[in-house]
Amino acid sequence: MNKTILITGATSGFGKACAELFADRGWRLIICGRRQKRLETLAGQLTDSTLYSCRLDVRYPEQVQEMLHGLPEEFQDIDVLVNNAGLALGLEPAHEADLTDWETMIDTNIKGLCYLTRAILPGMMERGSGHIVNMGSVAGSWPYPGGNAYGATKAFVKQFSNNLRADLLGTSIRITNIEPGLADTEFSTIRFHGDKKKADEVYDGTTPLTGKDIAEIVYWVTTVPQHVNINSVEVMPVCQTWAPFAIHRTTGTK
Ligand code: NDP
Ligand code: 8X3
Repeated sequence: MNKTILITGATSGFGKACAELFADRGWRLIICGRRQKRLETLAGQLTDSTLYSCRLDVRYPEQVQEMLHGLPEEFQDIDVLVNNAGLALGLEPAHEADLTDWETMIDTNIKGLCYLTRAILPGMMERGSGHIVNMGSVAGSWPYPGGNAYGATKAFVKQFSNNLRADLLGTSIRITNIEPGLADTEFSTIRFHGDKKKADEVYDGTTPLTGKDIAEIVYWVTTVPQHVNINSVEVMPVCQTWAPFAIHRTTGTK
């Protein structure tokens, strides 16, 4: 029997790579995103798979309900939910950051992920099985200048994932938080509000993670034996590690 996977943010980056990989491995797909044209292009590319695409802005709980109620019967039993839709906006220090950017990140990365989880989890409970894969980030554990609200949204995703596991003790439902580091997708172009040159500089001289790298990890965590729960996967490209603590020194004191 083919399993069904719902991927949010399937129009680009990790989500698109997941759609391609799971389609290739014979899964039934539900792909979501706001950009209708992109969804159509991806659906056109994956014609060999059983696929349902749905325009969805995860910030609106009523759209999430509409999407669920509109699912054709064969797509209704969702085995895997990949809560991938998300974004960073801006890299300014907190006192200069745009408050609407903070709101958009909170609405998408936190509230959107909650809406999807709360909508789909009851069906998994009824069927007694399922797996929710959340897209966290290294930014949820490791602070960096300008990471302020973005990193905090991913810290929420990390702790929410752990708390879901606590709630689901005694069920067969699995929860995983994927925590990628530097990855070359449209992420930085979005972060810098469309400034492609600035975005390209982020990856200059590096070999970053790719969407496919992350899709392979999502596939792995969802296909380990049913009694195994991969709680979290923190993954960086080899070219990335941590910095030492930053220390501000005043000069000429001694
Ligand atoms: P991309 O910008 O390439 O993809 C982001 C996806 O999220 C798009 O498909 C976009 O679709 C979707 N999205 C954004 N806002 C909404 C919304 N309101 N409703 C529905 N879909 C939305 O970036 P990535 O693939 O890199 O990002 C995917 C996830 O991975 C994000 O959660 C990000 O925070 C996380 N991440 C990224 C890292 C990186 O360095 N690239 C590292 C660690 C984590 P559309 O615009 O069509 O709605
Ligand atoms: C994306 C990784 O380091 O740009 O979540 O925040 S980082």
